[in-house]
Amino acid sequence: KGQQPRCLWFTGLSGAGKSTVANLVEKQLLAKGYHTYLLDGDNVRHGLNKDLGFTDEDRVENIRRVAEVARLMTDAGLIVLVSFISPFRAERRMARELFPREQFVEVFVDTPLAVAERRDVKGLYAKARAGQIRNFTGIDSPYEAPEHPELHLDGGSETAEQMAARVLAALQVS
Ligand code: GGZ
Repeated sequence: KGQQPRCLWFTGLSGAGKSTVANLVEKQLLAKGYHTYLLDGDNVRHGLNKDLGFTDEDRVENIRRVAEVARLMTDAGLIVLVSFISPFRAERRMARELFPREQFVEVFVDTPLAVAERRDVKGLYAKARAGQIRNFTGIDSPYEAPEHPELHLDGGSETAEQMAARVLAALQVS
């Protein structure tokens, strides 16, 4: 299938729904015959980036490496889905600049902190509030919201399925 390589860059808080949406999008792309790869904390932070934690410095390096890997993968023709908090504007800009303009799609999964914290699927917000986890995004580490994302999803009111449908529509894949 003659596919256009893409980097779909999902950004948002912990528990915003980035990986849920990215997984749904990937499943639908695969069903249509596209070649994809999903980069997320599960397959990157345990391997390539296992030397990195959650200080500002380590997050910057985490995102730098992920962006470079994503670029290698688009060079190989893949549609790459990247799902990291990626809290800093400067690093997201750096990632964007690695790709031809039409290939990079920044997807802001905009779930308010209060909503992510109320869901607290992994119990991490409770631990961060209790001081058991330091440098937690949204609690004692900043999240800089995108100003001009290609796609702005409202994780507080849209379902994951609705958000995935919007991503697919934006990709204009058939
Ligand atoms: C934020 C943390 C932290 C701290 C562990 N701050 O909900 P999750 O569990 O699955 O997603 C979060 C993930 C964030 O890693 P990223 O590589 O995406 O972050 S960044 O882009 O900022 O480098 C959370 C878990 O790791 N986690 N400690 N202190 N999230």
